[in-house]
Amino acid sequence: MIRFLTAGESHGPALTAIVDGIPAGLALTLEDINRELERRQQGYGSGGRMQIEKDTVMITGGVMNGLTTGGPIALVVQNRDFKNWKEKEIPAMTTPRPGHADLTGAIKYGYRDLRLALERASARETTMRVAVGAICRKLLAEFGIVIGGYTVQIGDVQTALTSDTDYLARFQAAEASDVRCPDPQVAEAMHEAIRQAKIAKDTLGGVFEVVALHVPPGLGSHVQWDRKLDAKIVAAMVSIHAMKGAEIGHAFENAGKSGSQVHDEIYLEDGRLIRKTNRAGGLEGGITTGEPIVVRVAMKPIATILQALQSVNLATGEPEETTYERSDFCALPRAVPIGEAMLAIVLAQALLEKLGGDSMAELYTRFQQLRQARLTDLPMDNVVWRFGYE
Ligand code: EPS
Repeated sequence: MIRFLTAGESHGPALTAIVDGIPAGLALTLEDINRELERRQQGYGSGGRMQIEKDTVMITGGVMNGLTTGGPIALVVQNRDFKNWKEKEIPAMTTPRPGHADLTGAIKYGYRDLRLALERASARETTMRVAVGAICRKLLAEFGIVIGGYTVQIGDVQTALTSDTDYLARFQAAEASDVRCPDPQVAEAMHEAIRQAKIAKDTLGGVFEVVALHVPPGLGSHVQWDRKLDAKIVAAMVSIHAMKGAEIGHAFENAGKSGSQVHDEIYLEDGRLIRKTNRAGGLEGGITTGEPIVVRVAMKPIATILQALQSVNLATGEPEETTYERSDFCALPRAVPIGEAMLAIVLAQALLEKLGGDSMAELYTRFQQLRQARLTDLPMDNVVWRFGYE
C-alpha cells in the first residue's frame, strides 16, 4: 500500500516527504517531479512568495540509478524564503484571522503564539503532495492512466463546459491559460475578476475539475465504507488546504433530477458493456466503471485578506481587526495540479490494492489479467438459487 507523510513549516528550512509502498523498478527522474512542482507555481493571483521560491526536489532515498528500489522514497524541497526569516525577530501574532487555522490550532495545541498554527497550516505543504503525486502519476502512466485538470469557476465567473468535450484537449487548453481555464474568453473574465479582487483588497475562491482517463473498471469496493473509492477521492480533495467540498461527477446538479435523467444506461457493443453518458463521474458503488473519473472541487476564498476583519486580540482580550500577512489573492489556478496530485495518489493506492505485487514486472503481468467490462469476462450461472445460510 502506498502511504506518505509530509513534514516542515512554510518558512522553515525545508519541506520533507516520505513515500512508502512504491513498487521496485519504476523509472523516475528529478525532472518527472520538478515538472509538476513548476506547474503548481504557475498561475495568476499569487502573492509575493512565488517570486521567491523555485521549487526543485532532492531525492535522498528509495531511487537509485533512475529506478525505484521498493524502499521508502525520501523527498526534500528547500524553502528559499527561509534565509529571510532565519535571523528575524518575529513580531507576536495574537489576533486570529477568521477562516484560517490560527484560532482552532491554538485551541487544539495550546500555542502561545498563533504563528505556530500558521506555519504548518500553510498551503506551502502542498508542494510535497505534488511531489508525491508526481511519483504516483508516473506509476499510473505505465498503465496508460492519464490525469489532468482545469478551472471551471473563479468567484462568480463560470465556464459552460459541454459534456462531449475531448478531455485531453481541455487539459492542453487549460495549461496555456494563466488561470488554467480551457475557454480563452472565460479565462479572460476570470483573470479580470482576480484583478478586481486585488484592487478591492479581497480574495476569491472557485471550483476546479480533475479527471482521470483510462482507469480500469473494478478499482475500489462496495463492501465496506472505508474501501469505497469515491469516498477516498472526496476525502483526499477536502484534505487540501481551503477546499470545502468535492463531488463525483455533477453530484449536486444530479440531486435535483429524477433517476431516469441521471443514471448512465448500459449498452452492449462489440462484446463490451458501454455507457453513452458518464453522469456518475466514473464510479458506481464505490468502484470504477472504466469511464473517466471526474471530480469537482470547491475552494473557499483565501482567509488571509488585505481588508481587516473583526477579531479579538488574545493577548489583551480586546476586540481587534486582523493585520495582513503576505498571501495569495486567488490560489485556484495553482490548486488544480494539487487536486491532480491527490487524485493520482488515491488511484495509485487503489491500483496497487487491486494488483498487489512489489515490482513493476509483477504489476504489468497482473494488469493484463484484470477483468474488463466485457460480456466474456462476466459469465453468469443464470439458474434459480437460494440464500444458503446454515
Ligand atoms: C500561504 C501563504 C503564502 C502562500 C503560501 C500559502 O505564503 P507566504 O505567507 O510565505 O506569503 O504563498 O503558499 C506557498 C508558499 C506555496 O508554495 O504555495 C498560506 O497561508 O496558506
